[in-house]
Amino acid sequence: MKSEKKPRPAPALNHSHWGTFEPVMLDGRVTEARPFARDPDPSPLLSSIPDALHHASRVAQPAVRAGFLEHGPGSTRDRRGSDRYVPVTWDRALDLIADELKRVIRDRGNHAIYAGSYGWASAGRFHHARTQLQRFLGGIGGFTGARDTYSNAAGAVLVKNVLGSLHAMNGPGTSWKSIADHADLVVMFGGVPTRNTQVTPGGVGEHTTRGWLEKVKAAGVEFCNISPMRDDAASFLDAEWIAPRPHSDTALMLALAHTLIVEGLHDADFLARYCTGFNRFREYLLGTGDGLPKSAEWAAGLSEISADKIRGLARKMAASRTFINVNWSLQRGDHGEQPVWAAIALAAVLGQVGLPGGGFGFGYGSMEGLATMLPDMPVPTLPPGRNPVRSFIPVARIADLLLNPLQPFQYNGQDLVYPDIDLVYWCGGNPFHHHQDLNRLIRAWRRPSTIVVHDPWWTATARHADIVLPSTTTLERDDIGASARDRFIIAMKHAIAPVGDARDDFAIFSDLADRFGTRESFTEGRTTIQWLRHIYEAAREHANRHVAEWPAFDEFWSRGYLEIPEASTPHILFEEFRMNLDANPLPTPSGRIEIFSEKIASYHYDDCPGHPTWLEPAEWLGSDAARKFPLHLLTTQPSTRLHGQMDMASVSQKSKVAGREPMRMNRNDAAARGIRDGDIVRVFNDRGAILAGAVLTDDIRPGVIQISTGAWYDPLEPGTIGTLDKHGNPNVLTLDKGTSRLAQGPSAQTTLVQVEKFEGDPPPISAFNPPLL
Ligand SMILES: Nc1nc2c(c(=O)[nH]1)N[C@H]1C(S)=C(S)[C@@H](COP(=O)(O)OP(=O)(O)OC[C@H]3O[C@@H](n4cnc5c(=O)[nH]c(N)nc54)[C@H](O)[C@@H]3O)O[C@H]1N2
Ligand SMILES: Nc1nc2c(c(=O)[nH]1)N[C@H]1C(S)=C(S)[C@@H](COP(=O)(O)OP(=O)(O)OC[C@H]3O[C@@H](n4cnc5c(=O)[nH]c(N)nc54)[C@H](O)[C@@H]3O)O[C@H]1N2
Ligand SMILES: [Mo]
Repeated sequence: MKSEKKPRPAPALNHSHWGTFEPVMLDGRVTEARPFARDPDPSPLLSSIPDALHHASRVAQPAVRAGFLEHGPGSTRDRRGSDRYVPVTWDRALDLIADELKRVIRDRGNHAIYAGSYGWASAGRFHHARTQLQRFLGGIGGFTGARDTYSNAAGAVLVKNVLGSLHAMNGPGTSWKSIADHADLVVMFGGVPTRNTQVTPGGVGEHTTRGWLEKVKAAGVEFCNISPMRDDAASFLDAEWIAPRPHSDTALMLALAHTLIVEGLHDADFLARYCTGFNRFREYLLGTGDGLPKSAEWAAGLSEISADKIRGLARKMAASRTFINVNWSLQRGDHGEQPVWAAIALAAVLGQVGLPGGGFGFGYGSMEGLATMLPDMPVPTLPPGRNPVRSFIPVARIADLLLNPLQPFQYNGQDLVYPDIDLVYWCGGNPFHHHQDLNRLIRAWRRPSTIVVHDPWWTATARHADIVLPSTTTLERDDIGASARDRFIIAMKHAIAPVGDARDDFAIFSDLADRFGTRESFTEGRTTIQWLRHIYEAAREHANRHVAEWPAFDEFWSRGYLEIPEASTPHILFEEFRMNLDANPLPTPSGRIEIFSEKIASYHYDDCPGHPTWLEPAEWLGSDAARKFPLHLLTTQPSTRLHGQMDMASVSQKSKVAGREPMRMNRNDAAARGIRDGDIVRVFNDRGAILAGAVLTDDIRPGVIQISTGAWYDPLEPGTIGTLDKHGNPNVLTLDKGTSRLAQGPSAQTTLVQVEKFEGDPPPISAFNPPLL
């Protein structure tokens, strides 16, 4: 008799910002993270998951800094970073935190708690660490929060003003399909590095960017990569490489627009109908007011790209259906609003905005899912709750906040004051990874009386906290995985019991809420699985039945995932606006694209005037500082991990050079310094010094070096301001300055350094050893 075919059990899936996977188990441990069968281009980062999960750097139990435990809150703050930790019970740790929260609320008020808690934490919509923290604190009177992101604050605030919404910055943008079908030329400022499209916040079920690039190439589209790094464009694109000085892009874009205008190649009808303020911008380009035409010759002096090349590119763009992409990296620099605004203005001058395959987009090489055939679908989310406290900071002003209590600052037209913070609570982020000028951050970090951190690992931030609580990872809990940039919804099932004494953030805050009598309002009476059902069903209610029929929760949970079909038509940014301006104005004051913004001009910010403007950055190869520090340091996203996450694991570890984070440098720059491939080097400026491992290449422009973010900060003398970082965290070197008074975004890419060969015995790496208990 023929044996009956048994239905294969649905795989128990899990999800990460870099991909869906199936954990493979052996003896109670995860030994492999097998890529999701539906993912056409899974990320190699999956193979780091088992290592990281079981690594010795996991926080095993609640721990309190010895000085804090012995002498109380506010004491021995300069021992943060060098102190021992004392393991304590969960009850003891939670009592200490509750007592401190109560003291600060009573004596100072809730605004004295900073819980902006920026960070990517993990995929999974329910155990979203920051939301859990903020729901809990909202329920006990609130906290000072944070606005915007490190990713694209300057661009986001700018486009909200001049395009009326975030849509153009965060997607969905004009889809790759529209570009493949209609474009002749893609001009990429910062390329489209597929290392970055490994990830998107909330997670990726399906990696599509490489596949789309192949399709666009196969359709005969030409690519131009305007970037200090050749390999920002995949080699199969055969892109023309134009390598300007970092931060000179605004000048280049202005000169492209200038060329189009003086040669009569601009689209006067589009500019008159769909834009406001073109004449003011035109006068600036022609130099009517300042006597300085923003010509190709002018930009050649700033960018070191020849005037002929700039003019040639302008003509080619005008003769083609041209799509302009600008990666987010360009706006993470001093005056980062400008390349974004200049690109919008340049695209408007070309007049192809709203047409298939034309116009502009942002971040196509910054993350997965910005230009895919994304269907209209809701995403299950944990409601954030209400924060009764109104004070906030632009997220990247954390060190300013702690160093300058009660001092005024400006943001997007508002005059604000930094509150006086006494307690910092971080859950799901790593400021000692993400913030600039870490020596300055260490100084700022000594100000509050108490710092509480939840993290699964002993990150540098955990090691600079007073109370550290071990959180679980996604493999130790059930959750729902989903992202606004992906069409898969994943039933995330725990694979192992919590490592050590780790607990879910939800469980931790539930028990803390007990100490305030708010458990009921915090949990709303639901257990984890009841919450998963609740947020899934809430999204399902909003699902468009014409797009997909969502099964009920139980069926979704047993099937393992839900796939929503691709959109049937490609998206074209501002298509409706272009087709019918009167019916579909932009939500800007003028209803149009604001090449000049009366609103921004009315703020009288000299660091962000009323139209796209060339403003010299605080540091770049054209500045005086370059005599002392002649190399522009770009701190790009790591191909080998997500930010600081999984730096201890296989993929990242294999990439290290002599145990240090790789530093890529042009061969000629290296030869001039007697540096060879594999040497340990010292990278330094007036803000600090780090060790790194030299990797020599021709793929990077002379005068520029690249160090990825994310090597765990590893100070030679822990807790000491200005000490050498042995491992290569580039944020020791970066500039901590708001992009402008408009957005106050981070200026991480605005950094000059010098590099020399490191002589002497290299100190051992100790970042991944748990601190002394
Ligand atoms: N120089 C320079 N600096 C930069 C950038 C740059 O380009 N140059 N880029 C910036 C950008 S764009 C960003 S987005 C930031 C990223 O900065 P972060 O998002 O702060 O970096 P991550 O390492 O992802 O930090 C997340 C932390 O959450 C922890 N975590 C994971 N899951 C959980 C959980 O369930 N609960 C809790 N409590 N914790 C959890 C992880 O272990 C990790 O330590 O960095 C910024 N910094
Ligand atoms: N594997 C991996 N992928 C990631 C992340 C990660 O940690 N790991 N992090 C994610 C996050 S949070 C974010 S916000 C995005 C960020 O995405 P991006 O901001 O786009 O990333 P970067 O790697 O900083 O920069 C992309 C490229 O821009 C170029 N570039 C830098 N400065 C300039 C400039 O002045 N002019 C020009 N023309 N080009 C320049 C650099 O050569 C660089 O390779 O990446 C995401 N993707
Ligand atoms: Mo980011």
